[in-house]
Amino acid sequence: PGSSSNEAANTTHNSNEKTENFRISPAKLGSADVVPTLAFPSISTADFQFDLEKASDIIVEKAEEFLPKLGTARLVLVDLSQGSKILSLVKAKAAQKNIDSAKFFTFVGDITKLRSEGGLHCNVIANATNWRLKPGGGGVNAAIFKAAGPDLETATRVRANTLVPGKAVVVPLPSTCPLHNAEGVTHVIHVLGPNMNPNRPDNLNNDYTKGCKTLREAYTSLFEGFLSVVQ
Ligand code: AR6
Repeated sequence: PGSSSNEAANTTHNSNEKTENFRISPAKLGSADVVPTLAFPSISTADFQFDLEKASDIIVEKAEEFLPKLGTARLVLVDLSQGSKILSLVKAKAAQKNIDSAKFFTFVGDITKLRSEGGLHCNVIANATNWRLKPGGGGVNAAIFKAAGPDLETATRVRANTLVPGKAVVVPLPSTCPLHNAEGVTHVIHVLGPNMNPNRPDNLNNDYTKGCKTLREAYTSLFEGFLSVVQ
């Protein structure tokens, strides 16, 4: 683990980002001067209890499919801890497929503090949300709604009131939003993944045929949403 490429990615991208931050005036952060980057959590694999092996295959497959459409833009899978199983699986599988690690990499950090604490500027972040698109509920959804403050709920309501599994909705953040002005995040993309947790709505009862199909759709919607922001 000590020699993981995640650490290498960390170092490389940290220094790049610092250069960018030094060069670019704060007013421009979040604009086109920054390499467009989507930071996303692993959809469905914590509270929604989706199988990690299957999820990691789908993440790598979808990243590989979208990278050619993204130009210079980057995709970054984020999780909170260095010991994250999903990050290790994805990193290993992406390396096996020779995916360009400058354009798709894993990163350890809190998705709401990537620039301030990790030195990685991501202008778009994804949220693993619930069907009501409501704050709270724990996990990354609670963290993102908390960091963004009430602006995110208001901006979300303009776009949608609910979401079905497999779909995503792109929400532009006003410049008054703390996530925008402190972290340079201009858009949040809410994604609803398939649920395998019997205590949550729309439980698929371990039906991984449906589950994998819905998770693929979720990443397709997410990456298409990101494409619509960067194009
Ligand atoms: N920064 C980066 N990654 C995080 C963070 C964070 N602050 N917090 C969690 N993760 P989960 P799901 C990682 O449970 O399985 C909510 O209650 C986490 O380690 O947030 O899709 C919603 O309201 C994991 O790898 O999402 C829904 O009801 C990944 O984010 C439900 O949970 C996703 O974990 C969605 O469940």
